[in-house]
Amino acid sequence: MITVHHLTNSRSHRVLWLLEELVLPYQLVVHQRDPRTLRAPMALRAVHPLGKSPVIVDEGRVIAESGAIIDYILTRYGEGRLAPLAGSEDGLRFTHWLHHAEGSGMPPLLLKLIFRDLPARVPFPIRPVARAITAATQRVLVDPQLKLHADYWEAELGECPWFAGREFTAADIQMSYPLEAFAARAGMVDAYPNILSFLARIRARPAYQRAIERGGPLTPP
Ligand SMILES: N[C@@H](CCC(=O)N[C@@H](CS)C(=O)NCC(=O)O)C(=O)O
Repeated sequence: MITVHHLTNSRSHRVLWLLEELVLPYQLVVHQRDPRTLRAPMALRAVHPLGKSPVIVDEGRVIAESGAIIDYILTRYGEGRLAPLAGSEDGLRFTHWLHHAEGSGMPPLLLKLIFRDLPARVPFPIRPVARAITAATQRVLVDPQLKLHADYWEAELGECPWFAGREFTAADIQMSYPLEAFAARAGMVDAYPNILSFLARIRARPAYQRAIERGGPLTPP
């Protein structure tokens, strides 16, 4: 049986959600984030050298990186579900979004988190300077990149209801975290009706909710 090392309130919700969609049994090991630093506990480094989540263990194999985990689960246990036919037009879109989520979607969202929270973490006397620098960096560098990506997602979701085409697939599961994080941290989601509709549709799925019940709430910082 697959063991999922799940960090609370994190990307690994996607793996639980995928397993729930496929109705596959899994063993859950929950790791709590440090409430102050938000970092994963050191125990995760005993599972994988990077100590990040998600990580799964299956038949003695340790697999990290959410896109690779989704690919592994679909290939091994999917039986053709939640993925378009390989090589079809939708299949090409599917591969694109599976990689895009972490390769292109998350970096500007991570920068937003860092620059937004940095002033509160530096010594008090230099906080005003840190605040001025990080505000300018967000305005000039980060926010335009967030808008660029969100415009792209919005336009794609205007063409098709789901990222890889007319059917819901695991690409939507993989893209869910960038969109959840965008809604939580960019302060501009209200201008994006297709993204809001996507988020409402995924949150309404019973398997998404079962993953929340097992792994805890998802409210990206
Ligand atoms: N690209 C990796 C990112 C993994 C990652 O950064 N996970 C975060 C959870 S959202 C984490 O473990 N953070 C805690 C830490 O770095 O200490 C993936 O998609 O699996």
